[in-house]
Amino acid sequence: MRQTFLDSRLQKEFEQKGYIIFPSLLDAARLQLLRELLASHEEEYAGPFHTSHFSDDLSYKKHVHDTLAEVVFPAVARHLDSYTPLFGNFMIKNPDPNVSMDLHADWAYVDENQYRSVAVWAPLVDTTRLNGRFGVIEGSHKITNKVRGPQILQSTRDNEPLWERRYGQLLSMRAGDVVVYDHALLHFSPANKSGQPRPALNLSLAPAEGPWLHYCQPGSEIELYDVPGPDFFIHYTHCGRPQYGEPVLKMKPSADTYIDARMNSFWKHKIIEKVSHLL
Ligand SMILES: O=C(O)CCC(=O)C(=O)O
Repeated sequence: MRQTFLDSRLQKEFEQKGYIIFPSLLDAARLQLLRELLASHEEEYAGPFHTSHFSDDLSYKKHVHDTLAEVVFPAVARHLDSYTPLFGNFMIKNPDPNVSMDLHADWAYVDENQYRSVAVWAPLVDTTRLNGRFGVIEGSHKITNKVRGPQILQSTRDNEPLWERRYGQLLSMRAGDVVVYDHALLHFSPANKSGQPRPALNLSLAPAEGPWLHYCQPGSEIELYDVPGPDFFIHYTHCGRPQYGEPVLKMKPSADTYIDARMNSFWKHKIIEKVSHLL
C-alpha cells in the first residue's frame, strides 16, 4: 500500500485508527483568511446543512476550493507523502435540533486496494457538546466497501444509529485543529443545538501521481469514471452523472455486499486487533 504520512509513527496510527488529529495546525493568520472567505459568501448558507459541494454556483465552489487549496493544504502537506488537493468545500451546520449528519464513509477517490485518499476536516469555531462535533468509528476504514460514491448504498441503513451509539466517538476539536481521516472511515455528526452556526471545511486529498477515480450510480448500474483533476468535482451535478468523461467501467450494485454483517461483529475486529501482537 502506498504510504500516506511521512512520519512512520503517524502512518502506523493512521493505518490502525483511520484518522489523525493535528491540534492547532491552522494558525491565527490562516483562520483569519478562512473566516474572511466564509463571510464573503454568507448569502449561500441557507438550510440546516449547507455544503458548497452541492451548490449550483460554480464561481462560489471554485473560490472555496481554490482558497482551501491555497490556505489549508500547505499546512497539512508537510506531513503527507506527496498528496494533492482534489476538492475543497465548506460544511456549515446551521442550528436545527433535528438535523444530524448520518453515519457514512465518503466517496472513494482512488483504487483503495493500492492507495488511500484522505479528507481534512477542520471547524472554524470551537466545537462543543451542543454544536455538532465530528464523530468517528475508529478502525472502521478496514471494513467499509472500496466502491463508494453518490447513490451507492453501503448498508441496509437499518442499524446505523446502533453502530453510532455502540462504536462512535465524538472528537473534541477547537478552531485551528484539524483531523485528517481516511475517506473509507465511518463518521457522523450530531445535530447543532447551540443556536449558532457551526462552520467547518473539508478538503479531499489524494496521492499526487494519481490515478484518481469516481464511482456513482445514476441508474441501475454503478459507473466508474477517470478523474482528470479538481475541475471534475467543481462541475459536478448534484449526485447525477458527471458532466465530464464517459464511464470506463459499469458494474452491478451487488458487486459489493452491504457492510451490516461486518459492522454487527465489529467488536471482534477490535479484540483481534488488541491482541494481535500476542498472536
Ligand atoms: O461537517 C459535518 O458536520 C460532517 C462532515 C462530514 O460528514 C463530511 O465532511 O463528510
